[in-house]
Amino acid sequence: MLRRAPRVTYRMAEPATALKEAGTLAVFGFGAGSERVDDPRFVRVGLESFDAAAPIELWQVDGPVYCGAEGALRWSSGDGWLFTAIELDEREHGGPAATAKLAYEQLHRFLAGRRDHHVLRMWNYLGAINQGEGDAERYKHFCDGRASGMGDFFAEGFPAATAIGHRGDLHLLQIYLLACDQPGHRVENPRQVSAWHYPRQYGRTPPSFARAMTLPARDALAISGTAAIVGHTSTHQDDLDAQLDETLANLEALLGSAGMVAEFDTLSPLKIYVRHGADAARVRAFARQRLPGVPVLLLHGDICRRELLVEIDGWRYA
Ligand code: 3EB
Repeated sequence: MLRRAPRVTYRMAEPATALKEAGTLAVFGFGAGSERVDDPRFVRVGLESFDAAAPIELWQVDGPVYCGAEGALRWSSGDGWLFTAIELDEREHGGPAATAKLAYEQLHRFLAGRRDHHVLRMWNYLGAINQGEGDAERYKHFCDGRASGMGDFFAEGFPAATAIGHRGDLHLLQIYLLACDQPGHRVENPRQVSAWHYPRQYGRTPPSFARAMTLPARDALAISGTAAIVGHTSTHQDDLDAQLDETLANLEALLGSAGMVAEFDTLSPLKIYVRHGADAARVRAFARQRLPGVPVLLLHGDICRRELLVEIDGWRYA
């Protein structure tokens, strides 16, 4: 039996209430206004929502869920699915590269001993992602550490991923993932060079992610952070509307390449990461017009290339 995809939803609710529901694998709060909840399944993401009252995000599976913690790492599992999160303070580990390396080593070590080790989707949030020039930029250090920490764990192919700069505690690295006891199917975007083939100008260590991942039962597509990149080049510098159009064209191409109808719907939640708070209203207007009825969470975050103003990721259910 192929595993049914977890249901990912946004909801106006208390985390504690959602955590009590049967099948809750993970719950996410957003920003400083979110409460802190002492449960291995809860993550307080360091990104502010542009909504006055931020919703929570829920991941839910069929059947009972077990959870635990091992040092800085916590996990939950149910119905063949695995959620794992790790949060580290860079001050304790010596900067963004060493911290990313340690985080990926710990994740790698934890997963290697489990049946549900097929990592399908990862999220990475670090502070001040664009600080530093050229090769010294913090994102480049993160990419170095991530690659050395993962070692050959993704030798058969990278998971889908997001890497965004948060504006919270500068030193906080937050990583979480969804894995399964069955493999997914990687999807690339015909309009874009695969990230691991990016040329040297974007950094010593190319980013290690797939553009999207079809879940085992082919009932959902996990979509990586997607921006206005064509080939390997950032397009439409300083033009928010054109970047949004190009990003949507990339998302539609990705859906096509996954064999899905190139359209989002009311069951397919997206996140839009917006660099400048002043752009949020325009981005929301774009979402209302071009993604009608789609659950959209607008978050304040920095895209890993400084010329990019906006990035979109999320889910498409079949
Ligand atoms: C891009 O397409 C934009 O480093 O994990 C998107 C998704 C991006 C994931 C990552 C980076 C990452 O290259 C940046």
